[in-house]
Amino acid sequence: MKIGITCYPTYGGSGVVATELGLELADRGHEVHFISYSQPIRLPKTYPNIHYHEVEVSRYPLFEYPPYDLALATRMAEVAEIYELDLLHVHYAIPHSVSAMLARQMLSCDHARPRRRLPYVTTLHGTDITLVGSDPSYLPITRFSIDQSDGVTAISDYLKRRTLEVFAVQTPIQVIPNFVNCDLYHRTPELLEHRSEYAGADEKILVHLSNFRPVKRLGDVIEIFDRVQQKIPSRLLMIGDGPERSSAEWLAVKKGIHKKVDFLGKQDRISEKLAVADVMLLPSQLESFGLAALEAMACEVVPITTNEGGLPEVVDHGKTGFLAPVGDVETMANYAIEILSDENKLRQMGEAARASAQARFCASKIIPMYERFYREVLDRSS
Ligand code: GMT
Repeated sequence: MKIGITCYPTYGGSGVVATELGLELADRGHEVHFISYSQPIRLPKTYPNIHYHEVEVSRYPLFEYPPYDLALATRMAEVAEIYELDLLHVHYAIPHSVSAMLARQMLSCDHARPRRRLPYVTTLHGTDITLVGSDPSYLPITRFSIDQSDGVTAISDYLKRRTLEVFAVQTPIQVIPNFVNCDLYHRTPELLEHRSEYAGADEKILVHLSNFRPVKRLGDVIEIFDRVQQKIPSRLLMIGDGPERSSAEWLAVKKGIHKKVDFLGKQDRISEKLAVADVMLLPSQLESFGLAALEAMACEVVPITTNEGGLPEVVDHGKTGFLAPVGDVETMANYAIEILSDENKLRQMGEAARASAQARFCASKIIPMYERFYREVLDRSS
């Protein structure tokens, strides 16, 4: 198949999922065309079967708000025509599904050469529904463009339920969960040798990975770590960057633990960084899925998360990690102290986490679901 993929390239989990999906599809022989305003962060510069098309948004004094969604629609239609795409797959509804809808319409009208139907699939990721999408200024257009999609997927049962509650959309929603490349996200003895770059031999390693937005509750990460390091010699690795970074840094300074907290910034090769850790802290206000927790699990890192949104679909409390109410830093710290105090239990739970990630969320299981879904959409559209 020839598939056009659009996502937010630089920020957030939806772009990561879209990029990993494109790479997996390309590995399976599909021709994948990324259409976006910049190169997605996890996309290599060159890769067999992958093409990248940049969307130019021209500036003009009248345009206080340059119309990216229109430029994107134009580029989508152009790329679809020139490279004979079979379908578009957009990640994050706003504004991508609106642009895809326009591109489909442009290609179906009289002056398109030749007139054709270009189906589009919309994948809902989270804040496109839970925050931004339910803002009154976006809700009607988001609902419309979701309903107009030739196929809609959501990354968790929770997100499907929320979408039906908030938007009452008519189009059926298929849940296709997020996935992880289990061959890449793996703990190996060679990777474990790198532990010494981050911690002493007697120290445990906790990790947090996110885009450091308020929803991630970085203050809670520091509070939890502060309690843990009082009982267990340990270090905290903070991977990522974003608006909450400096307040988290200051909180670590205020608590006098900043020398034990490493802010690594945005990182490539996340799998290698995760594989050295023992526990992941993800005390988010809300996650529709929690891709970071899944990536940690694949590396045998025990996730400690909140019990909100789709996280209970990923983490099995007491078996593959721990869940606690939002803001309950005491309980999350106690879970961390409990598991980090017993090396056997820590290893057992890490292995159970990996087994669960492998059995339920490996790319080899999930990518065929997308391929089947595309075929169904194409059959319906022909
Ligand atoms: O919160 C983020 O990291 C960004 C956001 C996005 O849409 O880019 O992430 C959402 O999609 C991720 C990938 O599907 C999910 O793993 C996250 O749980 C989800 N974030 C929220 O629901 C807050």
